[in-house]
Amino acid sequence: MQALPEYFDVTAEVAQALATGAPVVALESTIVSHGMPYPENVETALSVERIIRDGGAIPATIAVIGGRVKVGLNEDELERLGRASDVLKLSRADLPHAIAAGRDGATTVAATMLLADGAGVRIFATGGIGGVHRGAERTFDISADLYELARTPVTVVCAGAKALLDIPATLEMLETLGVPAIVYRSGEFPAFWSRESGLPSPLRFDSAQDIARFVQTQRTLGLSSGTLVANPIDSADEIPREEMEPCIAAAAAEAQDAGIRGKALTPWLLERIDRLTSGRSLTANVALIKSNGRLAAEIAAFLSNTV
Ligand code: PSU
Ligand code: MN
Repeated sequence: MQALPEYFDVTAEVAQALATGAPVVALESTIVSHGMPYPENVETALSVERIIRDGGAIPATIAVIGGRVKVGLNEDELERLGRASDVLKLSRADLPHAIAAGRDGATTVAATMLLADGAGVRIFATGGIGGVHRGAERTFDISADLYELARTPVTVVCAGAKALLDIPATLEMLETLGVPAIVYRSGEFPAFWSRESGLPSPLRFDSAQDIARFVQTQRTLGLSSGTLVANPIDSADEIPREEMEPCIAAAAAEAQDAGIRGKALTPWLLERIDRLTSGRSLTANVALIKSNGRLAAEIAAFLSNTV
């Protein structure tokens, strides 16, 4: 591997795993700082790390702390990101500023993919990806996550796209950008809190090994795009689509009236939906990210056997 820039801090544990080809799973930090309230955010981050370890892989949570790119965070650093209110939300475009100005920043799916790839981590677990927002034909609000998936060879394990997005348009964009969208053990693309979206799975695989084989083949073909793996939330944890829809519609309408735009929109909607569902959406969010950590560790283990 090429030497990393001076401002990268890869923990000894992650560095050793990468050097020996042991499985590593990257985790994002925007879900900690902007996606969930304290203390559930830090508790969830720690338990996902534990689940990844139990699955035989090393977790590498990624963030920028004091201008340094951290690949692997300790508990104090997670706590710092989880409590502070002045943590920047970093996508691809924001990284140079956070590093140059010595700031704290949490990485979105896009920035986490970029930095994971830089450090040599190929698998990444999160909750949901950003996508095409409802009304994007007017606002042009399409997450940089989709463009990152098009150009960075990291496999992102998520629970689909949040139903607050325009899911059909998000799937169309993924297809246009050449990003494979695999659904694990379901014929339907999942909608984050719900198992169903009404849209068929572009690709379906029923084992982590088959997903690892796909990713390995994509690599040997020389394709430099990422892969999206959508792991539907367990039935026991889901909130059915019909129940979520009125909350999503209400939150989206309020956001529009309040003029919430840009980076602030996704965190604002998540918080509002959490309140409108009396915390049920947060409980589902915690359950699905744990399940994604488990599947990502399994895929990483198969992949590390192939290299
Ligand atoms: N899914 C969640 N919580 C989150 C996010 C996704 O359950 O906080 C974050 C991810 O970091 C994702 C980002 O990359 O929202 C997308 O933001 P935007 O729509 O502004 O690109
Ligand atoms: Mn946006």
